[in-house]
Amino acid sequence: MTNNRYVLDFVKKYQDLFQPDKVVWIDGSKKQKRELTNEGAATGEIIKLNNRLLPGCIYHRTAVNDVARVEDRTFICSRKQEDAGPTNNWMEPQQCYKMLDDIARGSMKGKTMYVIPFSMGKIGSPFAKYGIELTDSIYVVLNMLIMTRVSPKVLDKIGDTDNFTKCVHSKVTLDLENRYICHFPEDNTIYSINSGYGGNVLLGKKCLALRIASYLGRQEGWMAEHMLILGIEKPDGDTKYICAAFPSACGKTNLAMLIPPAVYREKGYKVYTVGDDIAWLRKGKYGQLYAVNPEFGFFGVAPGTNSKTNPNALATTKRDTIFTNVCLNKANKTVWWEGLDQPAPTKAEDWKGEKWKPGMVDANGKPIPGANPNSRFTAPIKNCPCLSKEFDNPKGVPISAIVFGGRRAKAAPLVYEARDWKHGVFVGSIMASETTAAAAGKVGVVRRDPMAMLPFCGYHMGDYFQHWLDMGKKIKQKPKIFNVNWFRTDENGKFIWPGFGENLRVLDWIIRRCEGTVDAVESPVGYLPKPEDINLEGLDFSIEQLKDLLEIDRETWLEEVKGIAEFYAKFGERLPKELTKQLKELKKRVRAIGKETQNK
Ligand code: OXD
Ligand code: MN
Repeated sequence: MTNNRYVLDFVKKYQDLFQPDKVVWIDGSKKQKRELTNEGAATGEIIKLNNRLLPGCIYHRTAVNDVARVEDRTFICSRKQEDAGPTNNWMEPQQCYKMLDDIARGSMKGKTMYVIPFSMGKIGSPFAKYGIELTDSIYVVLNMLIMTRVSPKVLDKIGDTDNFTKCVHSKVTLDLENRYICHFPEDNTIYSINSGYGGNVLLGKKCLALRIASYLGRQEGWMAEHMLILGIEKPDGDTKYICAAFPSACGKTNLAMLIPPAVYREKGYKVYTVGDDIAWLRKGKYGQLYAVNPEFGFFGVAPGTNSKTNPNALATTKRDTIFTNVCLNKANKTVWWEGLDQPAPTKAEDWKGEKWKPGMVDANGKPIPGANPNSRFTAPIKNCPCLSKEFDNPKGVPISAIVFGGRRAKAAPLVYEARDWKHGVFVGSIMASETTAAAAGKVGVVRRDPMAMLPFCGYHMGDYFQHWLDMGKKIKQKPKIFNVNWFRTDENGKFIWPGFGENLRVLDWIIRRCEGTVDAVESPVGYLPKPEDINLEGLDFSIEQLKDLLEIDRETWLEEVKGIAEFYAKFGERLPKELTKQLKELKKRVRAIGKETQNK
């Protein structure tokens, strides 16, 4: 497919090392996809689902010990350890390559090695980055065909250069003790072994589009962020685009596919999805910030997705979708998961492949789930009923607002606006989320997750904060920066704000702030809405409740300031002075709460 010697040398090197029986180049054609699906079905790697009810859909199980990203086995192998920073695992690159080569040597004997040329971003767009993934997994090939743009045109674009990310994956034996997801940012290389789970092996996603891309973005003057992108069309026909970063389990996919409340729909508001997980941001021609979603599909969590929480996501999964580790309905070859608003199947196999019935409990009386809590759907983005028509625009969409958020029971108000870009970088850097009762361990433990990038930043996070500050100097028409919290609880631990589609009421305020058509009030943390400026029309929610959601509590925030200072201490000299200054100012303002009447 190519004469590029860098590409051919790369393929040959790993062909010699892994010793597959065959090498197959993936061309993105329907015919090849069909043949691979048939082959995967014949070997049992995948199961074809009911073609009438779920046309083109397939089912796959990963190994029982291989169902999630493995952060403790994920490494950033920069030449100098300090360049990976205190929040990443590090290994010396040459030592790491040797270790991986030794583990994976000969691992593809008797197998086929697939070569996948893929693009993150529209092929030919100024945002696009090209990669070539080598893998021994048909499941990986079929996922990459959905999540990325796979085409021989990628090879044309690479031309005779070495400007592509080398992505190496081998399942080896799926041995947990020898599972490694390693990134070599200075070599533009990713090397993943002993896993078959999406986040560890679909190397275009977290590995390339976040870890490697964040590193490239810093070198080249752009940003790779863990953000959804959505467009809000107002009744006057104007569409405003927002990027939002939330840690895992805070409802990014739900917000990206939000359905406006009835009162908004009646007025003509519409919400369009551009992306649900990753945004690449660049300065546009006129000094605005533009964003693209570099992906071509959704790799979403299935449990909890239903016709109320996210009807658009559900509709997206009705054809040409791969379901991984969900419950298999044996009676009609369809799928089910906890939280789906359809009765659980009575003749089923759980995600481990064992016979399963609703109501089954383990030896300790704990319910046995049919679907793994991290079970996934891989669905083509084009299936999404609310996909933005600008999704494929090679220039991206202009961003009016950047929104950060987390799951906080008390500290953060429903919404606040940063004073300016620098303060906004501070607001992003102090992002945190509290663990929920659903996860093992203590409830309410605060995990700091700056810009939701803690597991995804491919270099020192202190330098990453500086890059954000530097970008602010370059962008003339800076988006405004906000923080939201849908998760404040009352004295009984119940969520106060209804969330889901109603979150549009908060986004509406954000947009009006961007347009300069609504006021705000000063507070120690940033600008707050006047309670009467959040539109509660058609919602059973009182202005008093809203006031509670906007309260800034002195003691809680003094604790917060302490927590931030401890977190910042990790970064040492590489923490930008600007952020230390911002923290000092926050502390001063929080201390003054109750002493000055204007600080409400
Ligand atoms: C994801 C994640 O899978 O953030 O998107 O873990
Ligand atoms: Mn994510």
